[in-house]
Amino acid sequence: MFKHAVVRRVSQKFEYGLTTSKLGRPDYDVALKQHSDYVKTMKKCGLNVKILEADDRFPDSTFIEDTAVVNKDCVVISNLGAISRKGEQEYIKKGMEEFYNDIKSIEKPGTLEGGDVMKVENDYFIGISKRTNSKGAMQLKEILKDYGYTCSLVSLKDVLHLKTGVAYIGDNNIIASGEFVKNHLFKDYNIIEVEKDESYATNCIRVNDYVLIAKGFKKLKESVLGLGYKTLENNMSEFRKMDGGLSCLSLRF
Ligand code: CIR
Repeated sequence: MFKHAVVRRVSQKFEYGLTTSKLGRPDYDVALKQHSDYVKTMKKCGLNVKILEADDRFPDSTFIEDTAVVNKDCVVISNLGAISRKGEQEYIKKGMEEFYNDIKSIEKPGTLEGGDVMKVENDYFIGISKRTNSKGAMQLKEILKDYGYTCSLVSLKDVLHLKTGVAYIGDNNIIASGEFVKNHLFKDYNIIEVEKDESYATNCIRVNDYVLIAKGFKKLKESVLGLGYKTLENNMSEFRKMDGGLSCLSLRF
């Protein structure tokens, strides 16, 4: 069970963040509304939500997931791979001090972004991507080993982050799209395949009794309901324009 979520307000410079989506400019006011709805959803899932302030030097900083890896035992602060995002993590480190005594960090030349890190019970999968390099992944593996977690590395081809294309929702169930549907690393899991036209929704998150899904993706929602889960939906249109999904907007632990 998670108790806490940490989120970061949307920067007024949000529209200047990194994106490949070609979906147009995000509307700041709509993004604020969607962010506040996301916070409400987290509270509905039973979490205490700590809201960190925005920083206009970092347009992408609302995607707080990339700045740290958190679990019940430890926090590891990222060294982000994207040049324009380097430094976002400093303020997050301070924000996490009230929750953890021992704060670890990924150090250069290692780079790592939390979107590349998927926890599956006591095992982690770490995507090797344009943002996360092998050195960063190996540092994380070493740190997590001390807490009894194992790590496997996954090479990415088409997606920004590992969790753009794969999500663990508990009970051996993995939601997957594209390159991950047939990946041998996930052969022992029950794979729920997301069709191409709904691939954005692959990035869903299990938060306590609910699976959160981006609003408007009916086929995936039906599949998740069919597995017996309760779902909650959030409109993510403005974050999608900036390549962000549901998991990216919080650290949950
Ligand atoms: C970026 O490119 O860094 C942001 N525009 C989107 C980050 C999304 N984060 C995530 O998938 N964990």
